[in-house]
Amino acid sequence: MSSTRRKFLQTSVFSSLGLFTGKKLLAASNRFYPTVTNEPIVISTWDFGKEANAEAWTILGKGGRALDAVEAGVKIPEADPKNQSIGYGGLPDRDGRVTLDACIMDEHYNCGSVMCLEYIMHPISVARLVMEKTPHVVLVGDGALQFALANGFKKQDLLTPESKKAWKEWLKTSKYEPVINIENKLHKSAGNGAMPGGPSNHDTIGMIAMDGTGNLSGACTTSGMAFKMHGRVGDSPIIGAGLYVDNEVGAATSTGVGEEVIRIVGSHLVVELMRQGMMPEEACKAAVERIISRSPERAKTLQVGFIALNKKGQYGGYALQKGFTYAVKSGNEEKVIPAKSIY
Ligand code: SD4
Repeated sequence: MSSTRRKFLQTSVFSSLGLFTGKKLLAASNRFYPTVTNEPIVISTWDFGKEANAEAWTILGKGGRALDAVEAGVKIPEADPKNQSIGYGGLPDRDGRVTLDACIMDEHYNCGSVMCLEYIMHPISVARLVMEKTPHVVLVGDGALQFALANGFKKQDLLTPESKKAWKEWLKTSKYEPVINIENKLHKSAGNGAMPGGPSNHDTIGMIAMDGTGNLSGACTTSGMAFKMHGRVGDSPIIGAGLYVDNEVGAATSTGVGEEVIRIVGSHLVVELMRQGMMPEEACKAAVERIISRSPERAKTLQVGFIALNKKGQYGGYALQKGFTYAVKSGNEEKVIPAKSIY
């Protein structure tokens, strides 16, 4: 019997058992994750993670390093002017400035981050240079820009006409109102410059990967909450909040309203829960529940999603609200998965 068919049968059997065992379903189904392998694998947030994963796979599939794969992968949405949540074409802050946040972490606990970086299309590559060429972990604002320019990055205007138009539209009301799952809505409407469902305010790609040697790395990059106050930084470039990689255990990354993720140091929490024995999906769910327990009222109105990968190549995701998706690519599968959610 093919392994896909075997997995399907296992899942079906346990799903049916779940009808009778109620709460035990989660525990049972957790033992049967789709992939149990030491083969390379990459997962990333939202539907647009699929194209990014494909790029990462050009490196992973050839036996390349996870760190190179995640950097190359997230550069795809960073350079895409139609993706209004990341890099070039990202929605600006309330002053009309596109400020980018990114971080990267490798299998040796090395990490680098840039926050509030303007004019540079690939903040993830600047974050990697911070990691590799400086004794520091984080560079912000002008200092990050200066460092990027000194290392050959080109200064360019990242505000596209579409994003400028959206900002002008937002200025009419200047309302901060989280739009749940805005990342997918923006992606699906990309190309016409329309602002689906009103102003957006949060977006990101988080990507984590394991390479053929079993090493893990991760990258996270975003233009952050749209129309934010100038200087606002979310969880995405904060090691432990938006991304964490522990090569002994696994890796996790997040998307959604960064303020809530920072409060619980979300990605680190997910990794620590996996260290204690939880499966990736279970750990992501527990982190989401932690957000609810810390911010019970706010949690109902906003979106946060986590994805996680462990050292066996098992993965999972969980979100506060319906509509969060994540993309997976390995030698056996390539798909976009709708994450389970609390609400
Ligand atoms: C932030 N977490 O700046 C990012 C935005 C995001 O889906 O992930 N949106 O808060």
